[in-house]
Amino acid sequence: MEVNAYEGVIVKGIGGLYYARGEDTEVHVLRAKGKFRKQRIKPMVGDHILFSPGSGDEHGWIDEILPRQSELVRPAVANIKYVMLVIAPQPAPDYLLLDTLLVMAAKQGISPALVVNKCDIDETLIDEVRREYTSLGAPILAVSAVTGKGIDQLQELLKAGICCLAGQSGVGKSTLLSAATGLELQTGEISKKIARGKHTTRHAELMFSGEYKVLDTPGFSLLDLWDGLEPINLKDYYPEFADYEGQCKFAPCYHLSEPGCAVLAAVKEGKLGTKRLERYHTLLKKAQEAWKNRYD
Ligand SMILES: Nc1nc2c(ncn2[C@@H]2O[C@H](COP(=O)(O)OP(=O)(O)OP(=O)(O)O)[C@@H](O)[C@H]2O)c(=O)[nH]1
Ligand SMILES: [Mg+2]
Ligand SMILES: [Zn+2]
Repeated sequence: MEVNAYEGVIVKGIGGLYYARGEDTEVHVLRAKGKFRKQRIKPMVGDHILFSPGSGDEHGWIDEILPRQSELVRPAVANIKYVMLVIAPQPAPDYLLLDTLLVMAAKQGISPALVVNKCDIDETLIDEVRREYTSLGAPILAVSAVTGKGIDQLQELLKAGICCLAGQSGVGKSTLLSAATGLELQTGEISKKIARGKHTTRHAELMFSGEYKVLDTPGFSLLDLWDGLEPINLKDYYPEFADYEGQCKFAPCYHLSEPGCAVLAAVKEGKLGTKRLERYHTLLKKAQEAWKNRYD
């Protein structure tokens, strides 16, 4: 380790160059030392690092990557604290996508928060979401980027660490992030005005604003969600099932239609959401399909 190592966070990585924000708040251009390649470690956006700054036009070097709290694979981002899953009355909520994203977050050890945006258009969606998702134990916020409702609560969550927002296109992720952090992000209306191609490549880039460290990525890629996921393990990514684990008659239990299943009983008693369980069964089928075809 260098004697005068700087500490910083990688904010962007392009073509083997890494941009790190040092404690001095300056952005330094760095390369990874060869030892990382030998160890098969690729620096990621969000990584806490020790580095030796370059001088003049010379880039510096990443000396150490500090232990990661979490790792998101695609986009590759380390140390995400919260993923805010945004839904809105418009476009109509895609709950299957929401549940898929929740599985994804749980699988990668990232805490979710549910953010119901555009409460100015419809005040009732939040009730529906609370009904189905309170047993999850995740924060649930009712917000509006237009009226400013709930933005202070969103800001509180954002202060906890690196955050990203995921969800359908048009639910207001960029608008919300702008409202909460003051960053100027590309939103639906602006992108229409400058008529950019829809598929502009976007690298995951960590942005700083005051205390906030946020990513405005297109969200998770769900491409390899099912890779290596044994169907019997899917239930482990449903935090609300945990209370009933070990109480089913059969073990292991898929909570599908087994007699004496404690989860099915809890749903019947109204302690767990019916629709959430139905969607779990849909995802279970997908997982079983993918598992069957895993060597194709
Ligand atoms: N009425 C209302 N409209 C909103 C609100 N938040 C965002 N919008 C509008 O919703 C549209 C989409 O917002 P964006 O922030 O671009 O949505 P996004 O989720 O970032 O979409 P992608 O970047 O395509 O994934 C814009 O026209 C916003 O002005 C809100 O709270 N209320
Ligand atoms: Mg956006
Ligand atoms: Zn069961």
